[in-house]
Amino acid sequence: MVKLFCFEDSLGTEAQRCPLLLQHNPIHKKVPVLVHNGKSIAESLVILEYIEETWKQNSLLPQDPHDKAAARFWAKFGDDKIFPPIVDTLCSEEKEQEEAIVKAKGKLKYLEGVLTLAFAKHN
Ligand SMILES: N[C@@H](CCC(=O)N[C@@H](CS)C(=O)NCC(=O)O)C(=O)O
Repeated sequence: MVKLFCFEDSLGTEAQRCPLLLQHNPIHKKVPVLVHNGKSIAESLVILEYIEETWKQNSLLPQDPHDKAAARFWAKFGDDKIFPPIVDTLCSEEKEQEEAIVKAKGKLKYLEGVLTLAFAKHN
């Protein structure tokens, strides 16, 4: 059985984290967390790998090894380079938020450029 917990509303400050989140992700105390058969899996990319290995008949990744590597590369790129500035736009206020929005837009523009190049080479 798979349970998807939406902790977003309960994040608050670190001291206010809901007990369920602390129980399922005691290390980072962040969402998302996947709970499958009572066991917790944290970190988006780790969750995706777990889904891939557990439900092999419904693969998320392409079959070709190079295409698979490319999909993993872009997922990691998004997680490392794109996700953090977008989170900053949501978690900051006023002047910092305006700066975060400019930075996030720059990162998205950059992503659009590299993806256009990558797919142009691929096709
Ligand atoms: N690398 C983590 C990042 C998780 C993350 O930053 N989650 C945010 C919400 S999208 C969070 O829980 N933020 C609360 C905090 O940073 O205190 C992943 O990919 O799962």
